[in-house]
Amino acid sequence: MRNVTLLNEGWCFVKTAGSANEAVNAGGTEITLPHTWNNIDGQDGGNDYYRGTCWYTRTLKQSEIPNGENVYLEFNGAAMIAEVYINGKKLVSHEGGYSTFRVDITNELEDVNKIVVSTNNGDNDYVYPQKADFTFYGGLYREVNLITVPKTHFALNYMGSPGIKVTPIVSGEDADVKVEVWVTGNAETVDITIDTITKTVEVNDGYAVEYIMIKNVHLWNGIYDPYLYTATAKLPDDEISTRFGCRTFLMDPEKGFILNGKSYPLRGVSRHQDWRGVGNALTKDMHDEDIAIIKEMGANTIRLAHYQHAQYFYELCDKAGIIVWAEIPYITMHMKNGVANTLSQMEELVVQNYNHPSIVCWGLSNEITAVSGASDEILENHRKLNDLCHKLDKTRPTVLANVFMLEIDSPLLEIPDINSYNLYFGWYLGELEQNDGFFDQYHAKYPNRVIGFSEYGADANPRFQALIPERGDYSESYQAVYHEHMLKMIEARPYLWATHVWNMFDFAADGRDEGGEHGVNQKGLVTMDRKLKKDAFYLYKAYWSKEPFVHICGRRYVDRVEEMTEVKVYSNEASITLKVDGKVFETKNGQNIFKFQVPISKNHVISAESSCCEDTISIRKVSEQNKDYLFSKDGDIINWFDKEELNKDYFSVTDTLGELMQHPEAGMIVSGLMEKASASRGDVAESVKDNPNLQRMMSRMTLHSILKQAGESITTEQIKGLNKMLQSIKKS
Ligand code: GCB
Repeated sequence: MRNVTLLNEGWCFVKTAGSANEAVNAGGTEITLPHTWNNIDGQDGGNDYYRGTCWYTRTLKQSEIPNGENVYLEFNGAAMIAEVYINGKKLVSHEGGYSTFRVDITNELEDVNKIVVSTNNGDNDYVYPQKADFTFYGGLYREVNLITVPKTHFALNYMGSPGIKVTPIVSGEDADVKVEVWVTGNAETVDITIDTITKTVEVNDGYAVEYIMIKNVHLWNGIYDPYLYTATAKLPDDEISTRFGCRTFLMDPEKGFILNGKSYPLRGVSRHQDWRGVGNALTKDMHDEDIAIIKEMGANTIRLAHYQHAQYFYELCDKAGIIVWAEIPYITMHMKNGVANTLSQMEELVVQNYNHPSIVCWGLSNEITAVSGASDEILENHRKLNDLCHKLDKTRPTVLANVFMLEIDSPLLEIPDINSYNLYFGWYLGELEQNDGFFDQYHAKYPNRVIGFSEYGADANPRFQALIPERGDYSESYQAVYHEHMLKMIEARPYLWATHVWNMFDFAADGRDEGGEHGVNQKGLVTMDRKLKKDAFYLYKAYWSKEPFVHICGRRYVDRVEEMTEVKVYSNEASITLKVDGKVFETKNGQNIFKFQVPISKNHVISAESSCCEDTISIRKVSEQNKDYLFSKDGDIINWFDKEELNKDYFSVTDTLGELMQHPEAGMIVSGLMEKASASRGDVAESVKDNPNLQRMMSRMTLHSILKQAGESITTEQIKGLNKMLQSIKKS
């Protein structure tokens, strides 16, 4: 019989060695898998984490190996390129840090064996990802299994596949379930079972297929009823099984996502897999906690970005009824030597995850035109990926996550079955309403194309709090206001087949250094240690979850200078009563967002109550602004011009770029500064320069908001100086 033993204990980690032999002789540090060497240096900023080759060694005694004629090692995540040696002989090289692969070690075994694995997360030009906004952790960061099987067994040698493929086709009340299995060795028949039905099926050339009809099928119905069946295949001495679910779905250009014949708007989040201090080497408990937090918020879909996630997590999604977008790390920058790697990572993703009912689409790439535009090479690579997905899976569409500056009439959008866009208007650039306008325009021009919203978000450091929240201030307050707008805009556009907040959790991007933190993308609704839920988390919970709750925003905004302060409450209850210092202040009826204007003069205890729940915060009136709440280094008030008298007959930084550029003198001043601003924005800015779409968008933005994106390369003092110059030019 098959035996699967966890091989996480007893490894040694060697950071530097020139060869497998050297690694063995080096001894190293004893560790238990999962393990990464970048859990600290990959999260502290500076873009200087160790990227190179490290080694793992382990002794495997014959006595540890359960009986069996064939012996495999199974690696569930070895980043990014792995080489496996047994007793000094190299057996396998695997390229791709996120998928499962197996090594047949049967013929190499001695009484005492030395396993050596090198993992390399260094720079190269052919294995994805190489350029992206997250840390590329190195290591044996998912579990390793030792699998023993009899001579005739279900195949373990094809692309990490489980050896069983289940395709349920629902029609009417029933489901016709196609079960395929692959066998290594000599078998005449295999028994295939679903529920109480067992069929004995002939094996031809190592392959068997059978259809089993489930009458009155119990559907897998998303978060309402994620019912799972089990399919089992048996040989005389081997057995495998897989969970699967029966459902129908489609993406409609007008009605959005339809599950089992009913409208089922997909509203949810993206997830990166890393945790603070742990990197990507997660335990099952951590995966459990992630799904619990996502469920608490009421999301019904997750984009598992930007690579293949742990099998265990896809299983959690199956069980929770959460719809998944799965993808490979073909991201940001196309590499001409990377075509084969996109195809192999895609083939692994599809064959390893085919049976998960939660997965509804295969993501071909993410923002792949960001650096070079939609080149012919990119189109060609996408056609290959698209064809491969269709060949491997006839049941799921392919999808792209497009960068905002890709023109909507680009031929790239015609390759996948459906599309989505990543838009950051209201964060990196532009105004919130430009998100609305973008989709309105798209939908008007292409009413027969399916479109979704694959990323949107705003960074928030919970230390930063704002009286007047503003784009770019990194405050928890602005993130909440941003998402309030986005939720309304999404609700008004039911045709969006899926929407995914970027991101559920803060995640490490060692190249980032901003918003008061090093090495972190702070667009999460929850911090990287999973300990702090930002206000915006509760906003989504108010809209999406049925579990009654009350949350007062601004609990970290304790010191308040204003005499009349706004107390904002997020809740899914219909009526909220606010109490100030124990006395009823006001009751409001409404939906999701409740705002109270409260006069303050000293320390106050504020509580909000609904029919079932209560939340309390403490605030205090102060005379001077608490500078710790401000992102801006010099403690400058970000919207300084609000306080200045601006002569409206003359130009100022509050005019739009379009208005300024039309005036010869003002235009000259501005274009000089703009060059400086764009120089600091790197590759993306380069490729945007000649993009008419972007130029149109920028001409509608105020100069001040454009300049703020230049970050620290332009100081408040310089902006003030520029404003002074503009104030001397009369509008004609
Ligand atoms: C994007 C990328 C994602 C980044 C995100 C951001 O468009 O797809 O990987 O992390 O923007 O926060 O800038």
